[in-house]
Amino acid sequence: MNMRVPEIARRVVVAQPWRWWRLPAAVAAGALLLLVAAFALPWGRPAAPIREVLLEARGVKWSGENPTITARVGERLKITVRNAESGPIPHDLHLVGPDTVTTHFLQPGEETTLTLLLDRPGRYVYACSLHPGLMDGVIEVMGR
Ligand SMILES: [Cu+2]
Repeated sequence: MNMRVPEIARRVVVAQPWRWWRLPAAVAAGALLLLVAAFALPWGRPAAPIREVLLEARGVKWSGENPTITARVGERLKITVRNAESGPIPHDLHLVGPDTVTTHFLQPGEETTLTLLLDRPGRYVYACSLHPGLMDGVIEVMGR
Protein backbone atom coordinates (compact mmCIF):
# COMPACT_ATOMS: atom_id res chain seq x y z
CA MET A 1 0.00 0.00 0.00
CA ASN A 2 1.32 3.40 -0.95
CA MET A 3 1.46 5.66 2.11
CA ARG A 4 2.48 8.90 0.40
CA VAL A 5 2.37 11.88 2.63
CA PRO A 6 0.59 14.77 0.93
CA GLU A 7 2.97 17.52 -0.26
CA ILE A 8 1.48 20.13 2.03
CA ALA A 9 2.13 18.08 5.17
CA ARG A 10 5.84 17.78 4.41
CA ARG A 11 6.45 21.50 4.52
CA VAL A 12 7.58 22.31 8.00
CA VAL A 13 8.19 25.84 9.08
CA VAL A 14 11.38 25.96 11.03
CA ALA A 15 11.54 28.84 13.45
CA GLN A 16 14.73 30.78 13.00
CA PRO A 17 16.82 30.94 16.15
CA TRP A 18 17.23 34.37 17.71
CA ARG A 19 20.39 36.12 16.62
CA TRP A 20 21.94 38.86 18.75
CA TRP A 21 22.26 41.25 15.80
CA ARG A 22 18.53 41.28 15.08
CA LEU A 23 17.61 43.85 17.74
CA PRO A 24 19.99 46.61 16.63
CA ALA A 25 19.12 45.80 13.00
CA ALA A 26 15.41 46.21 13.74
CA VAL A 27 16.04 49.47 15.63
CA ALA A 28 18.17 50.79 12.75
CA ALA A 29 15.52 49.82 10.19
CA GLY A 30 12.83 51.53 12.26
CA ALA A 31 14.92 54.68 12.63
CA LEU A 32 15.58 54.73 8.88
CA LEU A 33 11.84 54.40 8.17
CA LEU A 34 11.07 57.30 10.53
CA LEU A 35 13.75 59.43 8.88
CA VAL A 36 12.37 58.70 5.40
CA ALA A 37 8.82 59.45 6.60
CA ALA A 38 9.91 62.74 8.15
CA PHE A 39 11.17 63.97 4.78
CA ALA A 40 8.57 62.34 2.54
CA LEU A 41 5.49 63.37 4.51
CA PRO A 42 4.49 67.00 5.07
CA TRP A 43 4.87 66.69 8.87
CA GLY A 44 6.84 69.51 10.32
CA ARG A 45 6.78 71.54 7.11
CA PRO A 46 4.90 74.80 7.38
CA ALA A 47 1.48 74.35 5.77
CA ALA A 48 0.58 76.67 2.92
CA PRO A 49 -1.07 79.78 4.34
CA ILE A 50 -4.80 79.85 3.73
CA ARG A 51 -6.52 82.88 2.24
CA GLU A 52 -10.25 82.75 2.79
CA VAL A 53 -12.65 84.47 0.42
CA LEU A 54 -16.42 84.65 0.35
CA LEU A 55 -18.18 84.92 -3.00
CA GLU A 56 -21.83 85.61 -2.39
CA ALA A 57 -24.22 85.52 -5.33
CA ARG A 58 -26.93 88.16 -5.06
CA GLY A 59 -28.66 90.08 -7.84
CA VAL A 60 -26.80 87.95 -10.42
CA LYS A 61 -23.41 89.34 -9.29
CA TRP A 62 -20.65 87.95 -7.09
CA SER A 63 -20.37 89.95 -3.89
CA GLY A 64 -21.86 93.03 -5.57
CA GLU A 65 -19.04 93.70 -8.04
CA ASN A 66 -17.43 90.42 -9.18
CA PRO A 67 -14.29 91.27 -7.21
CA THR A 68 -10.76 90.62 -8.36
CA ILE A 69 -9.26 88.25 -5.82
CA THR A 70 -5.53 88.65 -5.32
CA ALA A 71 -3.32 85.99 -3.84
CA ARG A 72 0.27 84.79 -3.87
CA VAL A 73 1.82 81.65 -5.27
CA GLY A 74 2.08 79.08 -2.52
CA GLU A 75 -1.09 80.13 -0.79
CA ARG A 76 -4.10 77.93 -0.39
CA LEU A 77 -7.27 79.70 -1.44
CA LYS A 78 -10.44 78.68 0.32
CA ILE A 79 -13.48 80.08 -1.46
CA THR A 80 -16.85 79.93 0.20
CA VAL A 81 -19.48 80.12 -2.52
CA ARG A 82 -22.88 81.12 -1.24
CA ASN A 83 -26.11 81.65 -3.11
CA ALA A 84 -27.79 84.56 -1.32
CA GLU A 85 -30.48 85.26 -3.91
CA SER A 86 -33.92 86.09 -2.57
CA GLY A 87 -35.59 84.57 -5.64
CA PRO A 88 -35.29 81.07 -7.13
CA ILE A 89 -32.06 81.68 -9.08
CA PRO A 90 -29.45 78.91 -9.00
CA HIS A 91 -25.73 79.60 -9.51
CA ASP A 92 -22.54 77.66 -9.74
CA LEU A 93 -18.91 78.71 -9.66
CA HIS A 94 -16.69 77.59 -12.49
CA LEU A 95 -13.00 78.30 -12.16
CA VAL A 96 -10.42 77.79 -14.87
CA GLY A 97 -6.93 77.30 -13.51
CA PRO A 98 -4.77 76.61 -11.65
CA ASP A 99 -7.19 73.69 -11.49
CA THR A 100 -10.46 73.63 -13.33
CA VAL A 101 -13.20 73.18 -10.78
CA THR A 102 -16.94 73.66 -10.82
CA THR A 103 -19.35 73.55 -7.94
CA HIS A 104 -22.76 71.97 -8.28
CA PHE A 105 -25.72 74.26 -8.89
CA LEU A 106 -26.37 76.03 -5.63
CA GLN A 107 -29.95 76.86 -4.80
CA PRO A 108 -30.75 80.03 -2.81
CA GLY A 109 -29.52 79.58 0.76
CA GLU A 110 -26.98 76.93 -0.20
CA GLU A 111 -23.22 77.25 0.10
CA THR A 112 -20.15 75.18 -0.55
CA THR A 113 -16.38 75.64 -0.32
CA LEU A 114 -13.55 75.11 -2.75
CA THR A 115 -9.93 74.87 -1.68
CA LEU A 116 -7.18 75.34 -4.23
CA LEU A 117 -3.42 75.31 -3.89
CA LEU A 118 -2.12 78.22 -5.93
CA ASP A 119 1.09 76.80 -7.33
CA ARG A 120 1.48 78.96 -10.45
CA PRO A 121 1.18 82.67 -11.05
CA GLY A 122 -1.50 83.81 -13.46
CA ARG A 123 -4.90 85.35 -14.00
CA TYR A 124 -7.65 82.83 -13.57
CA VAL A 125 -11.26 83.49 -14.47
CA TYR A 126 -14.11 82.49 -12.24
CA ALA A 127 -17.68 82.65 -13.44
CA CYS A 128 -21.16 81.30 -13.05
CA SER A 129 -21.88 79.02 -15.98
CA LEU A 130 -25.59 79.92 -15.88
CA HIS A 131 -25.00 83.67 -16.19
CA PRO A 132 -22.15 84.26 -18.64
CA GLY A 133 -21.02 87.87 -18.90
CA LEU A 134 -22.79 88.83 -15.66
CA MET A 135 -20.90 86.90 -13.00
CA ASP A 136 -17.30 86.86 -14.27
CA GLY A 137 -14.35 87.73 -12.08
CA VAL A 138 -10.62 87.16 -11.88
CA ILE A 139 -8.25 85.58 -9.42
CA GLU A 140 -4.81 87.14 -9.76
CA VAL A 141 -2.03 84.95 -8.44
CA MET A 142 1.24 86.83 -8.10
CA GLY A 143 4.66 85.25 -7.89
CA ARG A 144 6.51 85.14 -4.60
CU1 LIG B 1 -25.34 82.46 -11.83
